[in-house]
Amino acid sequence: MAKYVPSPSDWVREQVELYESSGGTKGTTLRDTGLPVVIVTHHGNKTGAIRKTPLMRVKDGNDYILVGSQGGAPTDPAWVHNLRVDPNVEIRDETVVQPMRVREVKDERERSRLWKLAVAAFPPYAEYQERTDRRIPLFVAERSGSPAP
Ligand code: F42
Repeated sequence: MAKYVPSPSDWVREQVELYESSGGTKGTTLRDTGLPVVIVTHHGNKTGAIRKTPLMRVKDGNDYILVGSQGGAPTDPAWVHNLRVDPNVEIRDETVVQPMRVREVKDERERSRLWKLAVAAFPPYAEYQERTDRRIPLFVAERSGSPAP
């Protein structure tokens, strides 16, 4: 069975621990902003390890939009590579945990619509995109019947 390997980043690992150990009742927002966060559980594409990544909650109806901003860093976060290889994830939104399947958004019109939703949910994304030359990747997570990772 795959082993859970926590994030090497202290603040991220601590948020995941508090969020999960409280059953989704504590640690559910981004530090001072008060804006909601979800926990995405996925698999490392090289190690096979279980990874847990907090991301801002951006919703489009029942779907979630996952934004690979990493604060406007020059490279995509590692979790983006993982989702490209294995799209089966589990998303915890406070107390609700659902198996979901992700797909990367390629269509420009769709991306433009979803990017607006992302910036409305978390305005700093706009500044993060300006800070980097890469196109920040977006994924849509839709409900799936497949088992959680
Ligand atoms: N990051 C975002 O990109 N978008 C957000 O909206 C966002 C919100 C957010 C809210 C709260 C919070 O606590 C953190 C938030 N973050 C957000 C940060 C996010 O949780 C990630 O920490 C960040 O995006 C960096 O992701 P990362 O996957 O690069 O994480 C690093 C720190 C990490 O865990 N690196 C591992 C390591 O050991 O160095 C590798 C992890 C990994 O998945 N390895 C793969 C494997 O096989 O196991 C190989 C990956 C590859 O490159 O092929």
